[in-house]
Amino acid sequence: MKNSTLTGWGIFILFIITSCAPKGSDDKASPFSDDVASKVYVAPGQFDEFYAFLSGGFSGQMSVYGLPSGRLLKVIPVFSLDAEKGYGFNEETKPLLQTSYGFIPWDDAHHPELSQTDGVPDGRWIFINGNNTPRVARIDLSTFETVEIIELPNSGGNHSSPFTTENTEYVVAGTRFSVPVPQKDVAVETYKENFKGALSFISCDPVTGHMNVAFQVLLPAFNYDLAHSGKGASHGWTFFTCYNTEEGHTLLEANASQYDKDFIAAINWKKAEEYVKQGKTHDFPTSYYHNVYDDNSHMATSEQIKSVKVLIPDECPGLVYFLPTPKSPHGVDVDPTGEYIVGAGKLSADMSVHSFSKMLKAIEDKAFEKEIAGIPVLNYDAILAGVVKSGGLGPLHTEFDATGNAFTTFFISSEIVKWKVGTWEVLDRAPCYYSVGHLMIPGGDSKKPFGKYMLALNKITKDRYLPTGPELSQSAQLYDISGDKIQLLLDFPTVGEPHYGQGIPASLVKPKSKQFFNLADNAHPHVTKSEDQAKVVRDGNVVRVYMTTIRSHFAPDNIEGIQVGDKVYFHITNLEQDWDVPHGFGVMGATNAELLIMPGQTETLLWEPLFEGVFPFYCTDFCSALHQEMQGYVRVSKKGSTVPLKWWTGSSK
Ligand code: RUQ
Ligand code: CUA
Repeated sequence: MKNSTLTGWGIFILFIITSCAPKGSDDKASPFSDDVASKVYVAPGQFDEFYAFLSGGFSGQMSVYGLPSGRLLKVIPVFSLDAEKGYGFNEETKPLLQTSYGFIPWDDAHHPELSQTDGVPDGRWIFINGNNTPRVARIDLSTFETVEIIELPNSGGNHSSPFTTENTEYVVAGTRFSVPVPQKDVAVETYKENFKGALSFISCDPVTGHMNVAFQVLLPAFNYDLAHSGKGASHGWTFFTCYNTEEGHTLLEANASQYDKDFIAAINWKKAEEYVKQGKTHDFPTSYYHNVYDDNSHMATSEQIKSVKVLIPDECPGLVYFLPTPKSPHGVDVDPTGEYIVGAGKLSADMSVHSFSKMLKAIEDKAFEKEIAGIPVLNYDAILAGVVKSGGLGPLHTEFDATGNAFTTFFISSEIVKWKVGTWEVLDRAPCYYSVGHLMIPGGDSKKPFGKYMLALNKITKDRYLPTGPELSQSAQLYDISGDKIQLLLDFPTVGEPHYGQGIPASLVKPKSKQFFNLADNAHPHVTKSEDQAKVVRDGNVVRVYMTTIRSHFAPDNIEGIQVGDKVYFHITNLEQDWDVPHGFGVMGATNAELLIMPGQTETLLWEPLFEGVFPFYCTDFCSALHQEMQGYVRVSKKGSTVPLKWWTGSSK
């Protein structure tokens, strides 16, 4: 019935995509001055100046690059299985992927966000969201491993996540899709009465980093798209964009594009803390998982949590305000001073910037346009700081440099526009190849941007690389932003789809990088700390192999007395105490993956032999000149066989 409006916007956008190629896009071998190559050249043996962390999108992972070289340093498995590292396959990491829906080996990860101290990235942890089965993960930057995943109750599509507050007091998350809260079987047509949008404030322990859903705020059934927390002047507030304030539940491309303005929801989380203290929360029954990996036991454990504290804005005056923002805003970004809140209305040409101090004044003056579910809608003109007449189309995201400039991506016109914060004057623009989504400037969403480089994270690659069949490489582009003019330096392919990214000087991370785990501290319940303690223990049909590895053998490397139908747990401890000596472990016919065991670590592979025979196992990581000799055999006999359980290395015992 409303198909005509749908095609209205659809055709408009298609038209723009096909007709507004960026200026200069046809001279794609652009006239680089020859010093461009030297700007990205990191000589063999030299280090990059910055770490860049890019989301893997639908790969569910996060990847680590060096900048300016664009060299890929590591793929960190987060929400998806990674056979290369045994992540999600070994017994130790399986609990990290536990959810209230069971074991979920995949997610869609969009926004990496570094922990901050006093509004500046501190290099301790990096967080990333899982969209599909709402989760937030924490990665420890001393090990570059996922160490915690918390599921979010009352959410559907955890997109506006995980943005931190100034001292990582909270990592925030908002539901993209509103859902019935608590979940129940209702008609979709009852959307307006039964659906709600929950925003979550996940507290983060300042020492351990451990996360906890401190409270949620229950808002109308809009779509909560992105967020950023205040800083400096606006510390204590978090801003969430919303679209679909029309509360449509079908054909959103038309139905969620009716109103001239949607909102940014401004949450006063300091006020929320007072309400929590005063006991204004409601305990909602729910179920969600909290999974934590421990570096001493080298194991993750899961805990199921059954209720969550919820604040209802109607009962908590001063907790939430809506800031009217043109046309389905996507990104919301706060400038380094904390005064300006940039909402990018993706269907608008101009960008309105709100003023935090005017917002406070409007609240004081009660300059309200109306109320929605007890939430005041502030007067648009009363809070407006200025409008950026960009000339671009489809603004999405903004980051800042250290000298008062802002850079905004425009998806439809495929470019980044540089403008002056405060005067709103457009200073420069640079084409992107093609259709840029997020951008990243190291520290560019913090109080003290490190600046220097800017990365465009593009949605479409088309003709930029050698073709690789129907699926083309994903792509980032690096720009120099140290001068007046934006200068394109480098294209490099990325793993999965990069949404957001974070960058930090290597000097803030590198000194803390762990080289190996101390064997003496290994508290794994099945650790084997020396070869002479290696053993094989049978308990019914469960067989536990306590195995060690050291260059270049396993102990034991010959095992007999295993039977078809056994569950064989290989608990393997890497005895090495030196950097860069992992050992791997693969056993023929195992239905999972290898183990990749770091020095001092214990990892476990479950193998359920199906057939009688003698099966080899071996080290998968080329660890020494005698790596190929690093192998062994397991003899499997029929169920109930009288072959005794025996194991040895060297001479048979
Ligand atoms: S998104 S292109 Cu962050 Cu998933 Cu904006
Ligand atoms: Cu150990 Cu190869």
